[in-house]
Amino acid sequence: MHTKWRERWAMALLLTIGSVGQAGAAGKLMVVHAWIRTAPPGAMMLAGYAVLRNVGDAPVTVTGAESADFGSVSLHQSVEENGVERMRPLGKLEIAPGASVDFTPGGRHFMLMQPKRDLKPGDSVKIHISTEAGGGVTADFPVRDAAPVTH
Ligand SMILES: [Cu+2]
Repeated sequence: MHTKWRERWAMALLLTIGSVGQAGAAGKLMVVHAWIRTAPPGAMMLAGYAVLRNVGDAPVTVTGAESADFGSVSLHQSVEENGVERMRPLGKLEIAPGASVDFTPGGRHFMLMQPKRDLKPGDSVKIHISTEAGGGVTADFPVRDAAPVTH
């Protein structure tokens, strides 16, 4: 019910404003502190982290991500069950105006599958994050051995 309403609302915005994500009551996604953890050569799976911040004045719903450097990118959440760390798909992620959502080791992450080139520290990967209203945002994710210092 909620999702349907949101779809209609997004469509109405598209029709009236013409360009959602640019101006008016629109969500605006900002990606900060992005990075990808260095993986051993030949690794088929890497993890990316960032903080997604909604700097707009309407909710933003993140629906997925993609990158030309990977076969697939998905949004995951790590959960600990009986001492074992598991991952599950995050699904749609709504971010309220002014709110931030952290993707950090042990929590949410971008699951990066099937790298199409060798990635070493200092390399950078572009990841496009899609939003329900369309558009989305592309951010640079530098490859690093450890999280960037964020203060
Ligand atoms: Cu994962």
